[in-house]
Amino acid sequence: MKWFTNVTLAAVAVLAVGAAMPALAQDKIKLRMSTPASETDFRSQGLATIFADGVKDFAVYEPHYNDSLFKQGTELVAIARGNLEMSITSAQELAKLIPDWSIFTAGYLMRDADHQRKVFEGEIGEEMFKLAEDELGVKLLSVMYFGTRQLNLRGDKKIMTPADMAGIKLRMPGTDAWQFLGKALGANPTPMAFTEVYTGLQTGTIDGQDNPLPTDKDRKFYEVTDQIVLTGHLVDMNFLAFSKKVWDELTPEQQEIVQASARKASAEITEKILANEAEIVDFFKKEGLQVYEPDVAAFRDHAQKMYLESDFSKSWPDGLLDRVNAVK
Ligand code: KDO
Repeated sequence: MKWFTNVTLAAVAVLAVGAAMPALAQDKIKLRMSTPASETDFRSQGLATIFADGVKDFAVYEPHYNDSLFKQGTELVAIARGNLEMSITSAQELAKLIPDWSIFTAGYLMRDADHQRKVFEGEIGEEMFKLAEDELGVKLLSVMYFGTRQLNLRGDKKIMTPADMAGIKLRMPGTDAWQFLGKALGANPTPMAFTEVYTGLQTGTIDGQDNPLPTDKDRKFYEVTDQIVLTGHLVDMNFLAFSKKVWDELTPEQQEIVQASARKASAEITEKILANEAEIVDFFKKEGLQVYEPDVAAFRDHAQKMYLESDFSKSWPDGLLDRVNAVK
């Protein structure tokens, strides 16, 4: 009888310890992040180390790559509806839901990563982030440089001006703002999900695509293209999007940690991408691609004119273009 009692007590003790461990893990907030990016992408890496580590005492960062949880472009709505906690979003995706944001989808607007950071870590960023919070219930925690977008094409037709792009079927991501950017480059834009671009290039469904060079390398687009035209048409950026609902459930200390970890990870990602871009051209040349500069001024003038004459510019908040240009 005594033996049974001891065993029972021991079993209860084991159960209690066993139950305490998962309970602790369960108590942590689960932060699912959905992105079309790969696991080896600089943004994915920076978040999985610096951000995940920063919040680990109270939250579990759970990334889902390659569109495996939500499809590209549906993440913000998923966060707004309470179905997702985080994503790496873009001005183009925000512009789809909040037209004021479309100014930041314009080609040749941002000068460089530093300009981008100063705009979004200053007054303008505060106003734009507030819009996303008020209208979508999405908190934008930080801005990160994603790289400068360049054209990456099949074939050997030399591209010097937008006129040379006539008839080129250029894959652009699937929102109006992205498609317009393709037109502003003189191309014939076509939408396609990021995860389908490699096959599209391989089979010739598309003649080219645009992305920052580190992304071209990460997704091995150089294996199925012949040239890179250094148009530098969009100093691209992303924002770490976070559910406002989850944010409101955090303590002030936790909010501070989430915010600081996002900024730290984004700053590190920006540095890594800048350093990579500075040395990456040789890699593509070694892979046999032609890499050259077109008449960038011709591309810039063509694009800026199209943007200013477009319906997009009608939704840009008054005076914002001048304010963005004035940020030094
Ligand atoms: C793309 O689809 O080309 C793009 O580069 C657009 C970006 O805004 C961003 O969404 C990115 O894809 C994904 O994060 C995949 O890297």
